[in-house]
Amino acid sequence: MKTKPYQPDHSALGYSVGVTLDRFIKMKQDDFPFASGELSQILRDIALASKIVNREINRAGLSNIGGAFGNTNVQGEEQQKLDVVANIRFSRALTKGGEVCAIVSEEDDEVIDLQNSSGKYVVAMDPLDGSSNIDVNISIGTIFSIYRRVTPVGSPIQPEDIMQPGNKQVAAGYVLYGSSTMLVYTTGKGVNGFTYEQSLGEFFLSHPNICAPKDGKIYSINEGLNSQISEGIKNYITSCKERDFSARYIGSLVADFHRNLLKGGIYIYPSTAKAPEGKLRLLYEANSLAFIAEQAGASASDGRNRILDIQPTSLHQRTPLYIGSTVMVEEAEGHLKEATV
Ligand code: P6P
Repeated sequence: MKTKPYQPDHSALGYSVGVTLDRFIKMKQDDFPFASGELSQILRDIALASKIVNREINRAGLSNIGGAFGNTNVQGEEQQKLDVVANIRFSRALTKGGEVCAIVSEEDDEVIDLQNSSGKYVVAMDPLDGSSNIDVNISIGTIFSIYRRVTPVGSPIQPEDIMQPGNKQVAAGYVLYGSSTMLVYTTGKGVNGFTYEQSLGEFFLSHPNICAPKDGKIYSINEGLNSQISEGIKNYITSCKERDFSARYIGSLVADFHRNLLKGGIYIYPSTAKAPEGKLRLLYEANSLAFIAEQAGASASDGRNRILDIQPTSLHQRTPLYIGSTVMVEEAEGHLKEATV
């Protein structure tokens, strides 16, 4: 039979649609020796849920899905309707995907046991962070961490499956619902970003191998907290101003983190008089973004200790967070240390 090699002339196309998230996950699956497709399935589950949540966010202003839900979550924060909807969407997708045995969510007081005797993975997530910005059309995000359970598969979930330090994460990522919707994740082999093409319903690789600038000139902190924060951090903020750095604070962690990751910068939510442990949660905000940060060549600490080395002691525990360009994080830590000696 006469054949010829596949060497098409693509010039007629003018452009290539690029690598879809699905194809990328499959291409990189071999990076993950013991995943055998399980971890890939969880990433697909998260991507699917994010597409649905993206659609609901985009329609919030036109439907009755905006606004407050009328409850407060375990954090004592007023739940937005989209908080609840996003929590349901991600939990359902992970349940149906069949690879997860337990979920820790900002929106659920307790660990959700999926009663899945074959599930090898635990997912910790903030289904929708920054939800107070929904009604004013400011970028918001989903944050997630993925761990392997440490007790035998099929046995009852134990605290040690949940209370794992961030350095045990097998994957982490975030979805940024912004001017475009992006999914950024790592499995410990670098950081890659995908942009959602609404018309095709696909995420396409748009930011391969994200590397954070070692230094930067953007600082993100709520300066309204100045009366409650340490002299050391006040001194650091002053030093940023003296060097004409730019203050950029959206009030949405994922958006501030993503900008600083790409352009160089630092996000700080410090210990305050009202919140000595800080505001952000270790398991499903700080750990997830710290894994991404370090994989992109940046840093994340609580002001003294590497975030990923903190041993969790409670499900929704909070931590101060200094995250971004390594030089800036080290400078901020230096100012903090000076003020305490
Ligand atoms: P504040 C949103 O509630 C959030 O968790 C982060 O996304 C954001 O960076 C921070 O809190 C904003 O907190 O106290 O500055 O309003």
